[in-house]
Amino acid sequence: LPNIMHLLEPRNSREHVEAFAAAVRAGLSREPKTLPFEYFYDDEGSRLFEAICKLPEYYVTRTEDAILRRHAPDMVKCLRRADGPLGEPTLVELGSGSAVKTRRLLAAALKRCGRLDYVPIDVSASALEESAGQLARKFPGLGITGYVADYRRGLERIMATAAGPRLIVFLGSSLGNYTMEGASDLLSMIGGLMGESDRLLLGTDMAKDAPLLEAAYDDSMGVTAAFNLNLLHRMNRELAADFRPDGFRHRAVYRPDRGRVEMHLVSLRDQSVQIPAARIAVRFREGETIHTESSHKYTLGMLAELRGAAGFVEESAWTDHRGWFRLQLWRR
Ligand code: AVJ
Repeated sequence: LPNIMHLLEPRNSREHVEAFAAAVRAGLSREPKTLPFEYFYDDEGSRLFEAICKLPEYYVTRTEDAILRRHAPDMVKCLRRADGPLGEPTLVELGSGSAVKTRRLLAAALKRCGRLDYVPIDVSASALEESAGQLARKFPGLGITGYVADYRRGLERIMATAAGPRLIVFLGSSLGNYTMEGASDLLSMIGGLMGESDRLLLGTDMAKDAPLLEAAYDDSMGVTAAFNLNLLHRMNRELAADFRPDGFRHRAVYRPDRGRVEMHLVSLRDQSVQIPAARIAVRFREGETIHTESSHKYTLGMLAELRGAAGFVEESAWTDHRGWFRLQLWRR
């Protein structure tokens, strides 16, 4: 049975509500207004994100999965069958979500090593519990320890215990949510915890034509809009805010100059909102936006810059035939 470790305060604890309230107070008191993307992923948000991954416009998941399907055996070659007291080979996953694509890697690694420890880290307890349960049933020979944690706390704990060699996987272009500076800090943190035999497998979505990108982040069924607007519902639920979600509209825009797609919530009128748990009232002008997410779309130059800044060396890389998505294997 999967073992689940909780390193985060429970969602309804005072600490958790206060951290969310502080982030909201900081983001909405600023000009331009922002909210941290981490707060998309409550249970409802994680569910909506899984629905996004299946949308016809959202090519990201499908494209990455096709690369994994084809090259997974090559990607796990750094893992070896345990032949001593050193412990099992370990696959660590950052932001696993439902872990559907990870199955390609797990199947290939199990075939190669016989036994494997799988250690997913995710902030959503529900997503983690559900996917860990499914994987345990599907893959005998897989030991699973899930961490409900942020990346840093989860990784620090795991890297101090698991013996290695360890393959850390960070899929889906989740890195894209970070600014270039934030991404380089996160990669440096990961690299700092890696030993010589460890590897990082990083998935990144690449720059492409604006219409393709804007459709992927503003789908015709309105699932991405619901995902974005869920932030308002979440503030209403958890912070007793009185946002009227019909007073805001979803907007996605590709900014090639900034190397990213931005998602915003646009206020449809002049309005003010009370957020009691954050002890603020916020005024919005008509047309004013909350910047809720950036998804960076990388060029090879941007990737080389990140790799250099974080002190990694590239061992291999794989892409699809259109060059839309790239998976790269890095070592220290
Ligand atoms: C989970 C960060 C990879 O940016 O494409 C999908 C999140 N936001 N649609 C992305 C997301 C809107 C997704 N990542």
